[in-house]
Order: sequence, then C-alpha cells, then structure tokens
Amino acid sequence: MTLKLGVIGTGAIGQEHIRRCSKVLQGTKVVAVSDINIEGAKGVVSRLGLDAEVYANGHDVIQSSDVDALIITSWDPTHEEYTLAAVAAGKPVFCEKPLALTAEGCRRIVEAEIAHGKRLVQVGFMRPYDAGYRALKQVISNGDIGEPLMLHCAHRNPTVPESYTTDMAITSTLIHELDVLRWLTEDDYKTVQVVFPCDTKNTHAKLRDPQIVLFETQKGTRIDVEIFVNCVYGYDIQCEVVGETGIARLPEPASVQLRKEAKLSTSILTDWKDRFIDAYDVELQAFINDVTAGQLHGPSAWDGYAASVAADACLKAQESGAIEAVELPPRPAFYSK
Ligand code: NAI
Ligand code: ISE
Repeated sequence: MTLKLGVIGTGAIGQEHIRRCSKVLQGTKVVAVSDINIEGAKGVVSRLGLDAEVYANGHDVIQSSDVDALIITSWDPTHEEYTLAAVAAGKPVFCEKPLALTAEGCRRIVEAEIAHGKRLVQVGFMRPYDAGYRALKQVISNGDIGEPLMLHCAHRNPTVPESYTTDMAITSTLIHELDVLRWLTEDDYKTVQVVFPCDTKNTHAKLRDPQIVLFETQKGTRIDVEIFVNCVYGYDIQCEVVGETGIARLPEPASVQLRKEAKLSTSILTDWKDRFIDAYDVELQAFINDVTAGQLHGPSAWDGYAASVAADACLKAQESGAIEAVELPPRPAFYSK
C-alpha cells in the first residue's frame, strides 16, 4: 500500500519533509500540497518533479478524498487549527512542533483525539529518534551512571530572523528539550525559573538572548538549559547527564578530525536540517509505517500537551523572574504506553 500524503506549509522544513517522503522514505508519496504562498508551493512541486495537486487553502488538502494522511509544516500559530481539522476528518496527522501555541490549544487537540477514540496525531519531536539521544537513554536506563542528578544542556542556533521574539526561545526552540528531556529521564517537570544573562550584541530589539532555563523535576533532578539563538559560531546541541557514579554526554555528530597547521580540529554543523537529518527520516518513516499498520506509537498529542504545559510555565517565569510551578495533570489512560 502507498500512503498518500498532503503537506500544508512548503517553507524550509516542509520542503525537507516533502523531499524525504518523495525521494527517501518507503511506502508513501506526496499527492497534495498547500501554502499561503501558492507560487512558492508550485515551485517546490515543480523543482522536485512531483505529480501533486497544489491547493490555495490548507483545509482543501485535509478534505481531499485523495489524501490519506497529513503533514503540517506551516507556521506555529496555524498548527492547532489544521490538526483539529485533520482529527475531525478522521485522518492521521503528523504536526510539526509545537502542537499548538499554548497548553490550552494542545488540550483541545487531546480532547478531540480522545473523542475520536483512536490515536491520529504524531508531533514532530524528532530527537527521540536520534541515534545519539537513543544511546544516551540506553546508558541511563542500564544504570551505567546511577541515578541522574543534574543535566546541563544547550540549544544554540547561529542566528535567527528579526521576527523571532523572546517567547519563541521557549515555544519554538526550548520546546525540543521540553519533550526530549522528559523522554530521556522518564520524569516530569515540577518547577521552572528563567534567568537572562547580558544580551548578546547580535540580538534584535524584540529578543532577549541568551536565556537560561532552570528546572527541578518531580524526582528532584536539576536541569539547566542554555538557549542561545544568535551564538554565531554554529548549530550546537549539548546534553550532559551527571549521575551518581559517572557522566554521560550526547555524542557529537560524526566529523572528520583534522591535524593541520599545528591545529587539531573538527567542524561544527551550522544548520538544524543537517544536525538531525537521520532522525527526521526515522520519525517520518515510523509515522508512515504506523499509519499503514493502523496504530501510531510516536510522540503523541499528550507529549505535545506536556511540553506545552511546561512551555507555558517557562513563559510565565520569563515575565515574573520567579520560580513557577509546572502543573501537568495525570496522563489519561488513552495515552498509556
Ligand atoms: P518557514 O517560514 O520556512 O515555512 C513555513 C511555511 O508555512 C511558509 O511557506 C508559509 O508561507 C506557510 N504558511 C504560513 N501560514 C500558513 C497557513 N495558514 N496555511 C498554509 N501555509 C502557511 O518555517 P519553517 O522553518 O519551515 O517552520 C515551519 C514549522 O516547522 C514551524 O512550526 C516550526 O516550528 C517547525 N520546525 C520544526 C523543526 C524541527 O526541528 N522539528 C525545524 C524547523 C521548523
Ligand atoms: C526551529 O523551528 C527548530 O525547530 C530548530 O530545530 C530549532 O533549533 C530552532 O531554534 C527553531 O527555531
């Protein structure tokens, strides 16, 4: 069976996902796309040589009888509306992060999915599919470093556009850590505080950069995450877990070591597309296989909601400067693993 996909949003990651679903992955093809920039969408279809219908309105893609499942890669504020429409149409949907802009928005999706009676939603949290994070989790769950006591993490982008604002450091960037660190430690957040070092001179008027986010988890682990989105030097994701008997670090991406001109060096990636290129392939192949087999297993609407509950507390902490509670209700049996 070939799963026929409709993709809404043909910008940076939309083009990447269309390419991988059309040229790399098995058992699927892209039959419909849409973007508010319709000329851009037509250009993508033509450049990739696809036989896909181009629609002016994303809802027409969802309703198309030719489309079996959806991929949503439009801007963050559009995710809730399109995901709810896909669930209402009874179609499986892979929605890029964040699932919605607020926990309340995610909750509406959770409730719609539960009312439908079967999982339809996978959130585009790709890091649990990354070989490095998987190896790190294995070390922790083997007990190789004892109980995790502290995590030191960093999420650095070389630069962001002027449209990127202080809150987006949480809702668009930290949201990856909010998901992957829950998954890694099998724990939930209890409190959060956000502190602002001196701003870099490379930031913009509407962005405090860098930021440090400090968590205490339910089990008492302390986590610090540096978010630095105008770090200039590269795209750099760090995660160090300090346990009772040792320290485990997320592996660096493979890169040739150079000995030259009295220097020992390795390159640092500069683009998120390259850093997690394999993880994106694996997450989407898993979505395609699971939809075809009739049962989703990847990051759920509940995971999207849990990350957004923490994100809302981070936003409050950005404003207050205080330690804020993260209050995640119990997970419904519908999402039990
Ligand atoms: P982008 O700005 O390059 O592309 C977004 C596209 O959505 C644009 O072409 C825009 O015209 C279109 N769009 C906006 N509103 C729309 C609407 N109502 N209907 C249809 N199309 C609409 O942005 P980018 O970087 O591709 O990000 C897209 C989404 O993917 C964002 O939600 C972002 O958070 C997420 N993302 C996830 C990444 C990951 O690592 N998982 C990496 C980059 C982005
Ligand atoms: C972007 O939307 C992503 O998801 C990237 O993975 C992240 O590094 C970046 O900060 C976000 O803006």
